[in-house]
Amino acid sequence: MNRRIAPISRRSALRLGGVLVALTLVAAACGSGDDGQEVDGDEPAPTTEAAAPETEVAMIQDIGDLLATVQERGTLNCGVSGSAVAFSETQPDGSTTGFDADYCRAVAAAILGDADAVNFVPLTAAERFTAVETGDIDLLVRNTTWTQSRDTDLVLDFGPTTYYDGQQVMARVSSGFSASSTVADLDGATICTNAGTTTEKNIADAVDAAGIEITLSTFEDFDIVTDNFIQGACDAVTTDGSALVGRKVKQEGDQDWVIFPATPISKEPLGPVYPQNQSTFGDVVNWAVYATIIADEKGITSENIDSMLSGGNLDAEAIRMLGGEGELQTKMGLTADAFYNVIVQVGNYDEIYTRNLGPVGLSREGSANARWTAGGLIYAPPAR
Ligand SMILES: N[C@@H](CCC(=O)N[C@@H](CS)C(=O)NCC(=O)O)C(=O)O
Repeated sequence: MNRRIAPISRRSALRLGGVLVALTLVAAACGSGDDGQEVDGDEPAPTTEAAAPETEVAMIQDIGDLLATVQERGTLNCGVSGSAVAFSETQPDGSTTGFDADYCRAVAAAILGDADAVNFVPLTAAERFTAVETGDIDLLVRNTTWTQSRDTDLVLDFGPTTYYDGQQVMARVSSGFSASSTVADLDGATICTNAGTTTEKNIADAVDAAGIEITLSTFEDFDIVTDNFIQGACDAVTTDGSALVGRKVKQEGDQDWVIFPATPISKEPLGPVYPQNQSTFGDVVNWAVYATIIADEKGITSENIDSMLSGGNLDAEAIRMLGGEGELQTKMGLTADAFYNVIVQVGNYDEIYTRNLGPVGLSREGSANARWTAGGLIYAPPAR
């Protein structure tokens, strides 16, 4: 068993250490050693996403049928952040809440009939892909962007995008920044982010395109990044826009933080990730997500699903998807009511979105995360 995943208690301890300790430990914990790296047009972007060594590839091939493994185990091992506001947060009582956490639950409901049959594994960005490749986790739902190199160089596959995000920057109004600031306004700034992310690469590209110079500091996780920003070691922080909004909302009383540029500097389609060539498991993850989207399209919620079923006012597609006549779930190795369990126990896409992202002010309306019938990109193939 690969032991590169630090226990959460150790990572939590690191977070308490303050700026200087954080700076010292990042190099050891992440192995990146690229704090305070000068970035300009001639510098390559820092790289922390290594392809799996051959031994790890061999380990993943030994997993066998992952769907059967999870069914036999009776629990889904699901990798999350644990500190991504509104997406996956480890609560003081040990439970995990958030949009990503609910998608772990949706998959557990589909496979095991029990949304609570999830073992949440908190992971840093730099740890997450190795954990999939070695089989330490079955599924990764951790603010993870689908990119060509991750899809093709790493031993993993991507499921449907559950949240369309984009990278932005957050800085202080008192430092002269505003909502209409641009990347060019960051010339000479120290910008901080977490290691092992698309974020550090995108900012290097954007800096190059803008013809400016910055100092890029990377840290193990975004808690440490935020601490450094608060204490003044970073002029700005950068990551997915949703995460910046979450951090800003949590920073009660400090209204000095502003997010820009208005148009994000990158596309960050976030969604579930699973081991490569695990087709039956991948199908189940994909269709559990699609079930939440189709239920949203049809107005089927965790609250009204039973009355809609008994009232006989569902169309043929909904009946099939919820386990009635013509159901397709048993052909996927699931029970007929697998997606009924997803909706009744976890909810449809809009319920999952509104419950978790509504409180931090991330609205679906007018965004790429709106329903396709409302001009957004949230769309599922037919359940036929
Ligand atoms: N979407 C990007 C960034 C992912 C990322 O690490 N995001 C930060 C901001 S949400 C994060 O997860 N922070 C929480 C943590 O570090 O635990 C990627 O896939 O590389």
